[in-house]
Amino acid sequence: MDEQNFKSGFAVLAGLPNAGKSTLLNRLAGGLLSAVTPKPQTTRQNILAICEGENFQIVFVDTPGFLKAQYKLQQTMAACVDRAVDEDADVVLFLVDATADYAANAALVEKLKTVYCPIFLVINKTDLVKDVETLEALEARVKTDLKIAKTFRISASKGVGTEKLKQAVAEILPPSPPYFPSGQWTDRWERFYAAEFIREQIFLLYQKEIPYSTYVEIEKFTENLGPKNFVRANIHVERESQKPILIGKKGAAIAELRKRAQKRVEEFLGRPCRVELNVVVSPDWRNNSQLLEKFGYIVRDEQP
Ligand SMILES: Nc1nc2c(ncn2[C@@H]2O[C@H](COP(=O)(O)OP(=O)(O)OP(=O)(O)O)[C@@H](O)[C@H]2O)c(=O)[nH]1
Ligand SMILES: [Mg+2]
Repeated sequence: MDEQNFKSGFAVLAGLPNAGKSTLLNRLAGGLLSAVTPKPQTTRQNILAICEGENFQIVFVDTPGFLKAQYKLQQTMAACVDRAVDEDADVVLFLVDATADYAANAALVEKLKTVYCPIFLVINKTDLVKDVETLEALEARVKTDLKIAKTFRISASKGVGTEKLKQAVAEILPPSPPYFPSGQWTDRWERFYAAEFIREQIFLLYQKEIPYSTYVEIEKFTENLGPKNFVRANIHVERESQKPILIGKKGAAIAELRKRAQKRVEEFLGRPCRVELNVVVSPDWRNNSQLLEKFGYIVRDEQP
């Protein structure tokens, strides 16, 4: 390692729910680190992906989609974005979905006006936009709102333009020794990811308010005991009436969920793993500070 010329720092992905932040994080990190679903508000906490090059280490930070909080869980999600953008970022990657209404970014733009680090505009989902004029107009519009250091047109899901973006991020980082030991790819334990990917499968399988009402708690995570690993997870729901929906007729829905979750967890761990699921009612947990803290969300109660 050439210590004199080494660059390292935090690149924070910020954008509206569904902009493609987690897809981009996975693409840049070259692995499946963050849950991706077609539903908004999939990501609930900041997730790091550490990306190494010969002379750089980039810490990409995936954040929850920026939104106006309506309940305490969403307050903790909004606070994650604030923390990442205000305290951590050496560069912010402002992700804008080329197919969505840009005006919906107004509150996030106000937030980004207050950051001191450079902002890269990353226009995503360009695979869905055929005419260049639309992209040019979008870029011009964003530039009337914010000082943009560089603009990239990408498709996170197809991997178009993402390598160029990574190189540009590496170049703009400050000279610094690496933040994490070489070879480390995230700051979380495997059990966190097991919970995330079970929750991802809930988002993919269930509709309406069910995905948003669930929290996945890993009750037991054992490795190397016998031929298979073992994960037992409690799925917390908010109301008694949600329990039968999650379980389904004669347990069909939860059996399907278990099957898919196990496949996903095994895919992530790269080894066989038995997954067991249990449904628990934790009344109104999304608005309960104590439960949110117990579940690992960082709660900052409003001052009276
Ligand atoms: N066509 C297309 N779809 C994309 C692209 N990037 C992401 N998507 C899709 O957009 C949806 C949302 O992607 P996510 O990565 O979960 O979005 P997010 O910004 O992390 O969303 P939240 O976690 O809710 O804030 C998924 O269905 C992705 O497959 C892209 O470049 N092109
Ligand atoms: Mg996400």
